[in-house]
Amino acid sequence: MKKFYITTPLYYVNDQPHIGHAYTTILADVLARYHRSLGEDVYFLTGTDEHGQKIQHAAEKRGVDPQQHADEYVLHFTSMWEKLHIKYDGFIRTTEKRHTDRVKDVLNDFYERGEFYMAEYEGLYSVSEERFVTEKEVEEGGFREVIQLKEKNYFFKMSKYQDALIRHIKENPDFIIPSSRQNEILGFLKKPLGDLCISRPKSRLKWGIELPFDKEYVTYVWFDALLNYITAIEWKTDEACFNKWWPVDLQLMGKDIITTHAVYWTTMLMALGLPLPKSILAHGWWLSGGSKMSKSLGNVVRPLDLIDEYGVDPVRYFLMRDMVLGLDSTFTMDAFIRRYNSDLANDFGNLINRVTILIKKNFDGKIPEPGEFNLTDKELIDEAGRIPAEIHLLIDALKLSDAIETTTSLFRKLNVYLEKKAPWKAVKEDRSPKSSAATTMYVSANVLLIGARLLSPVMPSRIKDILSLLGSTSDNQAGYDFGLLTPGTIVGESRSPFPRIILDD
Ligand code: ME8
Repeated sequence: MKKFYITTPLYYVNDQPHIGHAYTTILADVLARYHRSLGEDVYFLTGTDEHGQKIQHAAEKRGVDPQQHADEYVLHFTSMWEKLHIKYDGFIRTTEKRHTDRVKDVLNDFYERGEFYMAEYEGLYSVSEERFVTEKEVEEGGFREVIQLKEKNYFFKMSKYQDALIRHIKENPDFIIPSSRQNEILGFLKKPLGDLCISRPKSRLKWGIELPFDKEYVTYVWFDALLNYITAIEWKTDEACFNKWWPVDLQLMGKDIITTHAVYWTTMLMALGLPLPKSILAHGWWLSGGSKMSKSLGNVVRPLDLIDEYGVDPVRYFLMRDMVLGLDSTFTMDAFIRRYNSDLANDFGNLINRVTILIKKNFDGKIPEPGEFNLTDKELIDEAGRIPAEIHLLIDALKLSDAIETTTSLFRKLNVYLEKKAPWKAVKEDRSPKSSAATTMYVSANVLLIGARLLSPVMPSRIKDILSLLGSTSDNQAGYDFGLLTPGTIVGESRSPFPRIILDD
């Protein structure tokens, strides 16, 4: 059986999740559901990043101990994922023993094998990014709270892997997606790569994994957190499990943390002698009011407000449909409502109502027996037959927005077909089996079923209701063949799955 291991970043528990975090996690969930629907063995991992300065500060601000803070804040994430219908297979917290023990093993191993050295470093340090930055980076902007710092620390000999990393990126075009990010990383690697400072003196930061070989220091939060992708799948503790899942198939993240993954993480794996991830995908940012939606900027949209008002699935749909792979996207309520009304209420929702009501009223609520297909019927049937393969290719290429648009275009074609065949008129003449109206309703219900199934990973809960409304039972759950709804299948009564949102000016 083919396996598919997919990860999200581990989110900092310094604040509650917003639409940006929800986006990456929903994307992973949609892809995981999609791969499961193909019969693959899927492991979907997410979790929380609980050490480091950000968490220490957040805990200090609340006047609680960092562990207590993390224990409370992790619940905001797990409950949010539950509300968003995220079906993960693994959740890892970096304060768990199964993680910290393995991080200490790596630290000891690197120390003994001479991958680390100690040196005094003086330079500019970004408090918000928790790393030393160059003058050029500061000039280019984007860093807050930059201070001059002189400190003795441990360094990982990252620079010695520079050539191997460049070679790997060039030889594996799917390693960093999209290609714009690959070019960005190759550009970054044109300059000599420095070594990575992996420790923080306890005098400055207490909240982290203590270095097993020097009690005066804790581990740099990124060196700790990145290792979750292997500690969660039992690296060193269950060989069969680890070998089953590693190397990871797809690591998702926003473009803000592509360097830490493509450079730090990758060189750490090289030093560990482990195979590299097959693909790492960096998506764009959700913007709000013209800038990146971010906890520290305070311009965030909270998913809960939207879920409470419009339901989970429309939120999932909007986020997946409106962000084009690799590009930024602006979140506005106006865009959300426009998208909802046009795609879900008009195209999809009306279609469901039309088809089920016509069948209910004219064919005793059962899929009628079709007669001969004419050219118009055949055109639509052919189109519906082609679309699943087209969508599979788009999803494999991670073009989720295009895949969704292709499904919506099938619904639009079905609406055009209905207008052309006007079954509401035809039934007045003849509503017997094999009549023109019967054929139209048979074709429509079956095409609708194919489109709905294709949207199931995106809107699992409402699609489940819609499938049962169409009389789709467990025996015909799988597959996208035309004609799975056989004559006689009982169709339910639609209760407008996507009522139109009326805006009061
Ligand atoms: O960086 N638009 O955690 P984090 C889109 N702990 N995605 C966004 C977003 C936005 N405006 N804001 C956040 C960390 N994200 C580290 C990761 S991994 C071992 C450690 C998403 O809580 C996006 O996936 O700051 C981004 O990369 C991630 O949240 C950053 O989450």
